[in-house]
Amino acid sequence: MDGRDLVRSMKSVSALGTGHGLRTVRAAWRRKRVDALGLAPRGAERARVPGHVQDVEPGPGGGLIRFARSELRIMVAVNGMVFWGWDGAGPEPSYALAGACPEPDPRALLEPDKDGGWRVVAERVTLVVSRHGAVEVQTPGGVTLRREHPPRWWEPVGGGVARWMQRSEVAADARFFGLGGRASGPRLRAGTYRLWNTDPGRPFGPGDDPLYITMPVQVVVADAATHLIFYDTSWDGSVKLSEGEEGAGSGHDLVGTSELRMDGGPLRCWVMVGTPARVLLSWASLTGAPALPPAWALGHHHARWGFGGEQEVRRIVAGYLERGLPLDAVHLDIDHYDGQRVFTVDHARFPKLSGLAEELRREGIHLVSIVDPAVAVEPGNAVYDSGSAEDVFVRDVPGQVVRGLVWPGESVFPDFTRARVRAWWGRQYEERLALGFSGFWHDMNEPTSFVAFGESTLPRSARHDLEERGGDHREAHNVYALGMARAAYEGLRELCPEQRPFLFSRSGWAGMQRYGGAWSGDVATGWPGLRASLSLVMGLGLCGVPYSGPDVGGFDGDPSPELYLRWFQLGAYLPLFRTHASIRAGRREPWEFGPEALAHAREALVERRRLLPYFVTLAHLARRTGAPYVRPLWWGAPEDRALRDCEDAFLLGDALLVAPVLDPGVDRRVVQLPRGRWYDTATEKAYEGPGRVLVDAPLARVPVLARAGAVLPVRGKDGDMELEVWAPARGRTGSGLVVSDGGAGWDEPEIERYVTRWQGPRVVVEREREDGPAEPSHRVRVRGLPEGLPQT
Ligand code: NBV
Repeated sequence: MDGRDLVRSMKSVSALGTGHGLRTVRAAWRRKRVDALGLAPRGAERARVPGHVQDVEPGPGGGLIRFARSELRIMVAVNGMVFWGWDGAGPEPSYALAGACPEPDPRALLEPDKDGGWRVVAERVTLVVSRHGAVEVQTPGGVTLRREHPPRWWEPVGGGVARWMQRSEVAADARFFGLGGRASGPRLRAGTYRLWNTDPGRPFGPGDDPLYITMPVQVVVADAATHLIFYDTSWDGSVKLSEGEEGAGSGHDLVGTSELRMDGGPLRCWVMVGTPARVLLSWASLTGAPALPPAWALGHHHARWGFGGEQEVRRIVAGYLERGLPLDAVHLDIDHYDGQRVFTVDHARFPKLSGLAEELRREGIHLVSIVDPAVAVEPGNAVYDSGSAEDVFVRDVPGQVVRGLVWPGESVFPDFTRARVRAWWGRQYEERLALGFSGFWHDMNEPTSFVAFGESTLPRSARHDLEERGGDHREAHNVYALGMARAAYEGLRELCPEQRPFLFSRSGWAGMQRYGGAWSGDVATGWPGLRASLSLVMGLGLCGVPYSGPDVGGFDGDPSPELYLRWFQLGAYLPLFRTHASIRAGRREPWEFGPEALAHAREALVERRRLLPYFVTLAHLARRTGAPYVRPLWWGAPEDRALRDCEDAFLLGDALLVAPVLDPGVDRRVVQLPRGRWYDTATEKAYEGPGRVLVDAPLARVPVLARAGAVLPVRGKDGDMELEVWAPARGRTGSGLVVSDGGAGWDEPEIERYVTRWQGPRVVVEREREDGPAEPSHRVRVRGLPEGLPQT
C-alpha cells in the first residue's frame, strides 16, 4: 500500500463511518481475488513496429497502406476531418461518435510521395505517410502541425491484448490543452497525465491527477494552426507531454512532444485542423451537439451534502428569498435517500418531498436529485430486486455478480454498456420525476467502490457487454459514466418527452456533452482549488463539454469570506453556478460570511440573473457550433502567443472577458487583452488591446470587460429583455446574436442577429433580416459612449 492508497483508505473509512474500516479491507481483498482469477498476468511480450511500406489500396477518402507488419487505413471525411487507424482499426464501433461515421470525401486521393512514402491531400489538411509509417499532419501550405512517429506495439507472446505507444512532435511554439478535466491547466505543461477516470478520494487541488473525467483529446494551439487530435480508445493509458522551446534566434528549436501509451484498444485517431472555432465545430459534429440545459439551469443552484431534512431546505430557501437573493435550483444529496440507497427517500427526514418540490416550484426553484450508480445488495429494495430479475449487474469471469462497497454498503453496479440495462436504468427516473425532481446530478460514476488498498473501482476483469462485443472493465471503465448519462438522458426523453433533460455528471468521456454537463467534483477549499476550478471548466469546454462548474466555496473546510466571495464571483460567470459542500464542511450560504460578503455576493447573483439571456444565447450557440461558453483568451486569436499562456482570465462568449481574482489580498489585477478595444463594464473606461492593462478589482467585483461593438442580451429591471450594446471603436462596426428561450422545451427559438455602427455622432443598432435591416425587437442601451472613449 503506498501513501496515496493509505490516504484513500482512511478517507473511505471515515466516509463510511467508524467500524467500516474492515469492510474496505475486505472489499480490497475481494477485488484483488476477482482479478487474480479473471486476468492473466502479463507474460513475455514481443515488440512490433509497422516496418516498410509494401503496397497501397486506394479507397474512399484515402485508402489502405500496407506495411510489412501492419496496415494503416486513412479516411478524409467530407467535413475535412481526418481519420486514421492501424492494424485494421476503423472509426466504428466508438463510444465517442454521435452517430454514423462521417462520409469519406471522394476528392481526397492517396498519391505517391517522395522517398517511397504516400500522401493524401485534402482541402484543409495534407497527410504525409513515410515509408516507415510516420504520419505527418500538414496545413494546405505544407507546414507540419504534428508528426506521429511510427507506432510501437507490445504483444503478449501467448496472444492477448497488445499495449502500444504513439510518440508525436508538435511545433516549438505549440501549447497543449484538453485531456478532459485537469486541475493543473488549462495549459498542460510538461508532465504525465493519466487516462483513467479516478475519484481522487479526497478534495483535490492543482497537483492531483488524474481526476474524474479523462479524455484522450488534445487541443494543440500553434502559430500555424490549431488542431484537435482524438485517440479513440477508452483503455487505461497515459500521455507524457513536453512543451517546445524556441532557440532564441539560434535556430535550434526544441519541438513539443506527446507520448501516448495505452494498455490496449485500437490505435486510431481523428484530427481536425483550423481555427479554434472551426476545430470545436468539427468536434461537435463528430461527437455530438451539446445538450441544451433548460433556462433555469443557467441560474444559481444551491446544494449541500447534509441538509438533513425538509425543514433545513425550507430554512435555506427562505434565507435566499428573504434577502432577495436569486435562487433557481436546490440540490438534494445522498442524505435524502433512505440509507443512502439510490432512488429511495428517507421519509422520516423528507416526509413530503413532492410537497416540498411543489412549494419550491411556486417560487421558481427547481429540485435536483443526486443519483449514484451503485445499488445496495438488499433483497426487498425495489431497484435491487428489479435489477436482479432483469440481470443488469456487472459480473465477474466465473459469472458471479461483482460486489463493491459504496455509500449504502455492499453494492452492485449496472452494466451501462448494455442497451437493455440502459433502458432499465432510464426507467428508474420515473420515481424521481414523480417526486417532483427536475434535474439530476450523477455522482460516484467513475465508478467508485471503496477499498482499503488498490484501485477504488471495479475489478479490471469485471465483464461488460460493450454493446454485445463483450469485454472487461479495462475497456469499459472510462465509458461507464458516459453510458450512465446516456441511460438517464434517453430514459428522461421517454418519460418526459416535452422537457429537455437536465443532468450533469462527475465522470464521463468524449461525447458526454450529448447528454448533459459536468461538475468539478470535490475541489479543495483554498486558493489553489479556486484556480483548479477555472482550469477544469476551460479544459472540459475545449474537449466539447461546454456546461460545467465547480463547487463554489470548495467542497471541504471553511473558506474565508474573501475566498468564498472570489469563488462566488467566478462562479457567477461559469455555466453551472452552484454552491455546494461536504457534510463535514462549513456553511456555504452567502449570508454566512458577514454583511460585506453578502452584499457583494448579492451583486454577483443579481448580475448573473441580468446576464441570463446571454447565457441562454451561449447555450444555444454551444449546441449549434460546439463553441464553449467559457473560452480561453486565445479563442479568437490563437496566433497571439501571450494569450496562449494566459490562464487567469477567459472569454464568456464573444462579448465579455472575465478576469477573476484568484489570489488573496488583491484589489486590482493585470489583464491580458486580445486585440481591439475593451471596456471595463463597471467604469466604462476603454482599453486598447493587445497588451496588458491594470484594472481595478475591489472586493465588490471582479473585472469584466466588454468587447467594443458587442451586442448582448440582458434582462432589464422590468424583467424584459434588453440589448446591451458596447460602442464600437470609431469607424468600426460590431454585432451580436440573440436566442431568446426562457423555457425548458424543444421549440426552436429564432436567432436574431444585430449589427451596430456609428452614424455621425450616434451609435445605431439594427436587426439584420433577410428582407433588410429592421428595428431591434428589444429595448437598446448603448454603453461606452463619450466619457468612455479611449484613454490612450
Ligand atoms: O454524495 C456525497 C458527495 C457529494 O456531496 C459530492 O459532491 C461528490 O463529489 N459525494 C461526492 C460522495 C462522497 C464524497 C466524500
